[in-house]
Amino acid sequence: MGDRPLSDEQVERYWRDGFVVAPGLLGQADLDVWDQRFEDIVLGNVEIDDRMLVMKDVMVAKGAIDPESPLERIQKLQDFELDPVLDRYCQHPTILACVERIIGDGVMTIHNMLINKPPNVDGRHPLHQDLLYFPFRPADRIVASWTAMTRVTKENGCLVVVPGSHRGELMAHENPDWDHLNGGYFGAKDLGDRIDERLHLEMEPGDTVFFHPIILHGSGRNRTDGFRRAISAHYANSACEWTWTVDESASRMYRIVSGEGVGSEWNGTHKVDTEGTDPIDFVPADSPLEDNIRTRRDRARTESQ
Ligand SMILES: O=C(O)CCC(=O)C(=O)O
Repeated sequence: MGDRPLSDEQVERYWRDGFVVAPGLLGQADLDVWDQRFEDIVLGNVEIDDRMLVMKDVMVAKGAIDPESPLERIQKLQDFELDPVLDRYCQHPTILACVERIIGDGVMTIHNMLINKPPNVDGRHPLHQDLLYFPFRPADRIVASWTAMTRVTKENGCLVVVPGSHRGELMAHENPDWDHLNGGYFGAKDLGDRIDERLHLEMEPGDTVFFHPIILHGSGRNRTDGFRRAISAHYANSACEWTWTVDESASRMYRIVSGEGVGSEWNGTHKVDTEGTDPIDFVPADSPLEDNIRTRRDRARTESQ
């Protein structure tokens, strides 16, 4: 497919369904480089920046299983923008061209991760909306890209989406009553029958899905004896405004990757007033995310006195 961005028909489908799959968007050569880097990081063959989060699967962390290989212990790498190899995904010209077709020119990265779903872990991700995690608005100017690094199937826990659910509102989320739920995973509350509308996105390596931050999505358990891996980033148009009532952006890097100011950190409009969104209203009570937001809010209030 080369550097050709999404077709008009694909962009229309994105707005209709809240997601669109671009088959064969990236080549195996790119995937191999990221796969190797993942393994080098997890096996301790390379130095990494302190900011990168290397997260164990919850079943390993809690001692429910004890696999020998570190590759079977790690669930994801996150915040890898300072890693020169993995960051190439966030700045990939083909991905950026597609992203700009959806959210317009002038783009910043707001989140990234490489998700490793090893065999023998639960690894399910309940249906949720990513907007929960982002202070930027409008939501239509935010998009995720998610690229399959291995074949992803219903059997190994592919992504699932509820088509059309991007036209709803941000919902309150909760901690589902599951035995093993990875840190930072929450499920949208009061889903009712919507769970039955979910669609499994089976994809080949290099296929990439772009999805809206309000779409309900998640992923299933890996029931195979192989790994399921994917690499993903979130982007927002640099003209987005910060609308959380928590005015503290230092804990994450929001970096302009296309348009004016490329290479610099986002320094746009903060709209922190009573009209803003209070993120506490949407996160589960007693979750680490709630603690984190409260701490950030308290710090911001102390600093502004
Ligand atoms: O890759 C997965 O298993 C789930 C990813 C996901 O839900 C997300 O990126 O928000």
